Amino acid sequence: MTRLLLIGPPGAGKGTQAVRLSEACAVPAISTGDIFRSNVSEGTELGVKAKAFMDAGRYVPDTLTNDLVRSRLHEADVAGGFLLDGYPRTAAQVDELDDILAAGGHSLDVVVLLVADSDEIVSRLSKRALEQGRSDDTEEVIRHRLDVYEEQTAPLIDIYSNRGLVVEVDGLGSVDEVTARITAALDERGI
Ligand code: B4P
Repeated sequence: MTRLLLIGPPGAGKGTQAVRLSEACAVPAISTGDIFRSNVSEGTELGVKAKAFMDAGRYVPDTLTNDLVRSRLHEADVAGGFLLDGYPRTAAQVDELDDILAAGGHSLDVVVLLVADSDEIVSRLSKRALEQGRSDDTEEVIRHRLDVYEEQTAPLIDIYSNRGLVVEVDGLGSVDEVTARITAALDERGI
């Protein structure tokens, strides 16, 4: 039973590694970014609200994001653990997750911090823009997303470090190399 978070700047490879780790740890991966994007493409009320924030490189408001995660974490398939990709991203989201877990008598096992420098991030996301045409992958929006990450999400690393939960992993190199680093780090912690 593993409860794991993947945290890191946009384009560090959270979504890419989440798919692999979810399989390796046999827990469902929950990506708030993916859930927002599928709501946008289905044109749901949540999708319409989220799109404006995402296109501007801003975070979707905490109330919408927290409601979404709260209901997802009450579904049956996460009873044996989960991997959260891209949540929490703000201090208010950390508080929400703490409340949800405490109510179920649970706690987190590990927070994997994926790191990559901003030049690599801009290069990866610009490439993704050409391949997938994501509306939040223009250089201007990417730079803004990096600023938002530094301002709102980077401070969470201290919160989780103080709880002894953070494992920092270099996100540079091939996808396989990064996966191998993460699995080795989890092995070391007996996860
Ligand atoms: P996310 O969907 O979480 O996406 P991301 O930060 O862009 O990227 P990620 O780190 O997952 O990178 P990926 O593996 O795709 O967020 C998108 C938006 O949703 C946010 O800006 C926000 O508006 C909203 N949102 C989501 N969660 C929220 C929350 N909790 N609160 C409020 N708002 C929220 O990799 C990026 C690219 O690099 C890919 O093209 C990939 O193929 C490539 N890549 C990956 N690993 C590589 C490697 N090792 N080498 C080379 N390329 C690599």
